[in-house]
Formats: sequence, structure tokens, C-alpha cells
Amino acid sequence: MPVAFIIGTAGSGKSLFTAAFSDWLKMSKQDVAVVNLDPGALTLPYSPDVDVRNYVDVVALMENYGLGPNGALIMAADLIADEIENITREVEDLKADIVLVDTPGQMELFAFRASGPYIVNELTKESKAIVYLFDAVFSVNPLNYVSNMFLSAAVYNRFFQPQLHLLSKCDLLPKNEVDKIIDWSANPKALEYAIEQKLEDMKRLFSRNMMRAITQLGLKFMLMPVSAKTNDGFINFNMALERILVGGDKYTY
Ligand SMILES: Nc1nc2c(ncn2[C@@H]2O[C@H](COP(=O)(O)OP(=O)(O)OP(=O)(O)O)[C@@H](O)[C@H]2O)c(=O)[nH]1
Ligand SMILES: [Mg+2]
Repeated sequence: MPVAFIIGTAGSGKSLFTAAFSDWLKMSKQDVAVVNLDPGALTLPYSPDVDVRNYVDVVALMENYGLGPNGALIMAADLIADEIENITREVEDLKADIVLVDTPGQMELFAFRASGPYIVNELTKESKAIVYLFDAVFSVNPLNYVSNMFLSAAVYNRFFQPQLHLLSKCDLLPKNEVDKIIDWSANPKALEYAIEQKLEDMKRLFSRNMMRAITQLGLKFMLMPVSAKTNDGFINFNMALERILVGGDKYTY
């Protein structure tokens, strides 16, 4: 079963995108299952088919081990890795044609510790994709944009899976701002120009050298604009995802 992992910095819109895109796929008669991998989620905008909160209880970990919230989340991530066989069986039993996985709020918990890549590898041996969200409001500033490029390059370096990049929450920006950010992602010269225009001194130097380093690595971050409020951009995104996961076919015939 093909699996897409939705990743992004805290609050970048992972859960709402998972909710909206899974609903959209269902409307197109696609057999989709949704997995919540965030042990710290209090409420979710969708009903998960498989939920790691049934395996670990972050509040209990805090109480029983005297941990703070982040220590408990780290412990939870390791416990989830221990339960991966059961979680995988639960996911497989759903026999869905495409699985969307909503990942933990704090991206570093999933991406930068051993358990995340382990979970990604164990959950399916079939095709998978990482979907990395750039928050549109945060990305308006070239400094933030470059920081996010750096983070998504770091995520790629952890998973080495096909990675798609979304500009999330596009409904919150005027169209010309969205177009500008999309242009930065397609055209390094446009980004360099914005860095020269908007940033000064060390921030300019750092941002320029960071973006050049990433560009020289051959990493491409063509952003696709989406909104989980209006479903804008879902058709384009889905075509790209279908190409990666099922060779351009539909998930469900
Ligand atoms: N306008 C608008 N708001 C959005 C969109 N996507 C998410 N939001 C809002 O952004 C906030 C964070 O969204 P979430 O989906 O919880 O983001 P998340 O990445 O799952 O957050 P954590 O798991 O807590 O890191 C919520 O208030 C959402 O309603 C969008 O496409 N448009
Ligand atoms: Mg979330």
C-alpha cells in the first residue's frame, strides 16, 4: 500500500491538510486511510483509521517518569517504534489503496531522531512519499523561506524518499504574494534577488550562502500552492503524488 507522510514545522497545517485532502480523495471515490502518528495531539480535524494515541499516552509518561512535555514526546516516539509491527498490521488490515500519515507537531521528533526513519521504513515496503509543508504566511519573508528550505533539505537527508513540497494555507495570502513565493521555488535567481532586496548584513550573507549551498546540492523545492480551507491546488498536488506512488494511475479504480 502506498503511503504519503505529511511533514512540516509545528503548526504548518499538517493535520488540517490531512483532513481536507483525505475528504477530497473520498469524494473522488478513492479508498484512502488516515493514520495519526502524533502522540501529543489533543484534538484532530479528522477521525483517524489508525491512531498512535491508542498505543502511547503522553500524559501518563510525563506523570510516571517525571518528564516534561518534550521528554515525554521523545519517549513516546521510541515506544511507537517498538509498536510498529502492530501499527503496521492495523494499517494493512484496512486494505486501503492510499494511506495518509499525519506526523507529530514537532517535526524534529519525527525527522531528526532514529524512530522516524525507522517507522517510515517499517510501515510499508511499497512506494512512499514525503510531503513537506511550507507555511505560506511564514514563508513570505525570504529569511524564513530559506530557513525552511534548509529544514526540508535536512528532512530529505534523513529519509531519502521522493519528497513533494507544498505551500500551505495559500488562502491567507493575496495571489501575487503566493506567486512570488512559488517563483522563488522555481527560480533561484528570483530568490537571490529578494534576499538582496529585503535582507541586510549577516542575514543577507547567510541566506544567500545557504540557498546557494542547497541549490548546488541539486535539490529542487518546486512548491505547489494549496489550501486546506478551499481545496485549491489539490488537483495538481494529487497528480504529482499519483506519479510518485502509483506511476500516474489512480489509487482506486
Ligand atoms: N486559513 C487556513 N488556515 C489553515 C490551513 N491549514 C491549517 N490552518 C490553520 O493553521 C492552524 C494549524 O493547523 P494544523 O493543521 O493543526 O497544523 P499542524 O501542522 O498539524 O500543527 P501541529 O500538529 O500542532 O504542529 C490551525 O488553526 C488551522 O486551522 C489553511 O489551508 N488555511
Ligand atoms: Mg497536527
